[in-house]
Amino acid sequence: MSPSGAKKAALVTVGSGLILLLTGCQSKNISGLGYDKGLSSVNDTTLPLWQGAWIAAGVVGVLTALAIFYPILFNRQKSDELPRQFRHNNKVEISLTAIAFIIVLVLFGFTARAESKITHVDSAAAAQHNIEVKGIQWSWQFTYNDAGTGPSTTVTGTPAQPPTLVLPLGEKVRFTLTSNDVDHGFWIPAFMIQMQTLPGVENHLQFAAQKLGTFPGRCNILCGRNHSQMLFTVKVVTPAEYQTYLSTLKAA
Ligand SMILES: [Cu+2]
Repeated sequence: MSPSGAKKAALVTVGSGLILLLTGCQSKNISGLGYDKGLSSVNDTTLPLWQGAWIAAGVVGVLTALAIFYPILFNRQKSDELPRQFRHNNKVEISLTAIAFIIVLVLFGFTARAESKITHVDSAAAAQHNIEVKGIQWSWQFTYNDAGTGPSTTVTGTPAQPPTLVLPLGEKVRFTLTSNDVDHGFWIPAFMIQMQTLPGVENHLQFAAQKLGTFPGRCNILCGRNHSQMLFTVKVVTPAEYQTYLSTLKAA
């Protein structure tokens, strides 16, 4: 193939790739890239951010690859003559700095907007349901405040018997996160939720689970020898089943 033929072929390939990429950009068609849609109120906010970040990274990646491979393929050494020598190009440097700044600004703006939405928490009195989560070396303790104040309203797991966190479908739960000993991370991967549980600090989180079923939960901060055994299961049940669960806790 002649050099201009190769150039045309490369441009057509890149062009059709970009068209394919961009025409696939209707939010319904984009894959969740490892996450499912609609599992929790947090997914609704975080998933578009996750997808958008990948698309932005893809566009920047393609342009960077073009900037690398175009000169490699088409600006090869043509003669032994030394090319024009220069130290810097102000226009290029200023525009590259400006472009990087704009990218950071856009990512920051979308992240801050999503974060303020996710971290919004009602007061304990206004919240529909309240659950306390305590990280302990090496398991979890869930206290269902809706079931009263008796000791039976607290479910404590062990590495051998990981606990189950029961949540009502479609109803917002306010979580108070603390730790008994060291830093832990309360993490429900499928819900795109994670927040630290720290000794002496109360963290708050509020969300609604939006799909019936069971989902794995983990600790995502290395907290000691048996960190990998800090597992729990999230079980999403109907609101009526949740009330039944609360009454069995009360009665126990
Ligand atoms: Cu841990």
